[in-house]
Amino acid sequence: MTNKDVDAVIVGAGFSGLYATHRLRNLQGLSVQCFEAGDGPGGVWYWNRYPGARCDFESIFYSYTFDADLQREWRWTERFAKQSEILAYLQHVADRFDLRRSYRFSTRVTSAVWDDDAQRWEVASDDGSVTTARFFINAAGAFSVFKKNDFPGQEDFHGAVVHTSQWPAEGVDLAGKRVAVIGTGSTGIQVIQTIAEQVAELTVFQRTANFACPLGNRPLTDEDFAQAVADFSRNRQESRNSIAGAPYPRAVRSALMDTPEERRKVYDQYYNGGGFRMLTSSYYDLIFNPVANATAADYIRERIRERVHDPKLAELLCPNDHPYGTKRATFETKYYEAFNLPHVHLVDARTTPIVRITEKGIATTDHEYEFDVIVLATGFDVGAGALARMGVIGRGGRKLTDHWAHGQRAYLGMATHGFPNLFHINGPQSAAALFNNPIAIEDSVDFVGNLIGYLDSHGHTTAEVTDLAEDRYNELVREVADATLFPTATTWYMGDNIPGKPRTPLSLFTGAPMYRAICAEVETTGYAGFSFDGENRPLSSLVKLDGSAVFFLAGLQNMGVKPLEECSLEEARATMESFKMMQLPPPGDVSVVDTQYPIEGGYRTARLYRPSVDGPLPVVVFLHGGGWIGGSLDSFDEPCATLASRTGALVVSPDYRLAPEHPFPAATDDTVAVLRWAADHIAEFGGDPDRMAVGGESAGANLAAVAALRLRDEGGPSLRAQVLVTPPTDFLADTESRKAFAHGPLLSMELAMRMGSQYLGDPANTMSPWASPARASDLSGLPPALVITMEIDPSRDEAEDYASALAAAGVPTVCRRFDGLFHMAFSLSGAIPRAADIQEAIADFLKPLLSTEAATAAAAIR
Ligand code: N01
Repeated sequence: MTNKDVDAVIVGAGFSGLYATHRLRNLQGLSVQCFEAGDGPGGVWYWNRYPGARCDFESIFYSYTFDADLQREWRWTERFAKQSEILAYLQHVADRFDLRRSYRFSTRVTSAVWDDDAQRWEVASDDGSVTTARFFINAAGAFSVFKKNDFPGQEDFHGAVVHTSQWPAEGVDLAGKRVAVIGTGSTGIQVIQTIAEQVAELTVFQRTANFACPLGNRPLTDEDFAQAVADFSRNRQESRNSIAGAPYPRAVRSALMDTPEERRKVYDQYYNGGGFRMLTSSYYDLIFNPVANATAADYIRERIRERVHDPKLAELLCPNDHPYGTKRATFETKYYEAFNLPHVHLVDARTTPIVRITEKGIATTDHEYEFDVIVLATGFDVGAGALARMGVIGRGGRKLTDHWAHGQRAYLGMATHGFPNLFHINGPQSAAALFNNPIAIEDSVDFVGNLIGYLDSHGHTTAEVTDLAEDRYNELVREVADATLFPTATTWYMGDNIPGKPRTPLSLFTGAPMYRAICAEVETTGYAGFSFDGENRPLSSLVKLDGSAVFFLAGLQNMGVKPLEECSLEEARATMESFKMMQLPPPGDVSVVDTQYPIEGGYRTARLYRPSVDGPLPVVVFLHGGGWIGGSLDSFDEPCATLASRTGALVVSPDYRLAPEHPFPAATDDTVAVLRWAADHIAEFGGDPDRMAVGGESAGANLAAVAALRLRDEGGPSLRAQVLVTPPTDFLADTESRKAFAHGPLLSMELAMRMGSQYLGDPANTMSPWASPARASDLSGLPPALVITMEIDPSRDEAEDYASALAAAGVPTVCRRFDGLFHMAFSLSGAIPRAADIQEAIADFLKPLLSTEAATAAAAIR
């Protein structure tokens, strides 16, 4: 073999490698050399030829979308294609796009070393050649290294031991044999249900029972196919906007919103409907709320009990040690019915673990079983195990195995620090575990292709993720995992199906849309987090954001919630109200009463939150957020109750008038009115009018700041403090944060401007200090202020500038910035655990200022 120099080496000829070859060679004109250990294309579908192997996403979705003709001309025969058909499809793709000529099949890469002087990868292969390349593309797939046999004694066995992913192309004759299957994951279930009728005796060794739901396979009719072709563009788009990368109905309700009867109907529909819909389309909270999850788990167990005749056996097949969906969802066709056959047996390999393979078969802790064939369906060393074995050495001689000693990590699942110009296609920590793979692969390849195009067009030689970006992304992946139930199971998702492998989430568990949004943001910000020829690009907003916030935003995308910018007034108000579902239950030690306060020409409601402590109590008048156009007493019920509980103050939440029906200055007039009412009447409710503070969030914080100014200038009452959580303070501010976070998350400048103009009416009002308190000519004499800002928020800088201006005017001011949080975090306590830290900061600030001692001292000074 001669040595060669190319633009890119690509390893793998599965979905990833084939599309990477097409994209880089055919579409971008790069020279490529591709390697594949198998003797033809197919990747995971080449190796996994075990009986019953088939995909569990519908084939019309589990296929490439980059070429509409390809989609039209390949006629899938079944709803869920079997392995041989998918293999034939990939062979067809290789031929149709003339990809084979770029491959050396039956060839393994034996080492890949980065040459810093030449700025090239030097790739050796077992055919004795060396290929040098600017780029090294890891398209080896996540499932190319099978889990090695855990059990000693294999060499003693008189029969055959075969791992499902090493199934011989010529097959294994199982007819009339005594067969053992170890493992009941996706693979084991497919094998068991397929061979049960063919073999003489089948013994299944089950360590963990799985939640398997019906696959719903059937032949694909001509009508089905014609429909799929007609819907191609829509499916393609919807797949990418859907949680699992397939256009399944969106889950928009909590399982806890429905009665048991309603839930049963929903589960019936999706259990019987086939594929991933049971997990992705029934209820949105199955994957993070244990109570919601238990309703699905109970339902599936009930169905197992109905299907398996022997109650003891049924119980053993019922999973009970992990929440549904936390191990990768599995699908079956008459799997449970197989256990009703007299020659199919189940061994509980948890209570009686396998000790060894013996000459005759398998010995567990209490019995020796005799077999002719042992099938290992024990899974994979999932992730970039194949790459790690290739002897990859990066910049400065750093081994990839050392870099990953504490867990495999890759920025966006695509780049690893210290390994320039090496890109993984859906590597560790991509979203591929929950993202229909062909689509995820196309996206990943397109990202890498675009990055290479950018690098070339900007005259750069190397692209490498920065240390900071890789670290932060790794943290983000962990934080998102912690917002879910995934870490509660032992699974390849968490890397711990392999003994000794560091436990680390191998996937970003947001669903496809958020992962795609993160990648898109990185791309549109000039590859944030990458370093080009040593010049570092800063992190992008979504990567900096707290994982809980990313998970919350991902949930909105998965549900298909319309961005607020695209909403009508009524829709925007409804969306803001719906966020109440994301709040913790209000604390139990606070009693609530509604009363009325007078405004010009009428009355409005004020809701009073009284903690169960002896009074008279200090008073905090707290104004809800909602951009002056939305929000309500209800939407701030929990934040106000928590504030009362934490501060020991009587919290007054006024229902002020909203724009555009009641434009400026109605809301600020109402704020002043409720404060005056409180000064006169709060004693009747157990409050102390001499210990009063004002506060608010977002638009409410703007109103609170304005009220502090107006009370100072309009004769009181006097306030002990003001608490401004993310206040917009100047409608005309021109700040860095407004530019950096112009597109949100959640609050974008477009939305802020629209809500602001609905509130202000006449643009001249922007200059009024009653609208823009930062424009007041004098800020002295105002009550002590706590200004709370969020790092990822367009209003951050104007709020912090206001805090500086207050301090400069002699107002005792504390300014607290919460890193990694976004504008509305305070009122999303159920989704953002750090909302509690904001409450704590407010309580720490207010308690001393509202104490009776402080009031006595203040009175003495007066
Ligand atoms: O592997 P797994 P898989 N003693 O790790 C058991 C994809 N896939 O090959 O759970 C006894 O899920 C292990 O038990 P436990 C899909 O992404 C897709 O089935 O660790 N048992 C478990 O039951 C899937 O998730 C399709 O307690 C032992 C099983 O072996 C991924 O591939 C089809 C054991 C391994 O389950 C992997 O699935 C097939 C031991 N020492 C696969 N060691 C499609 O349909 C392991 N086990 C597209």
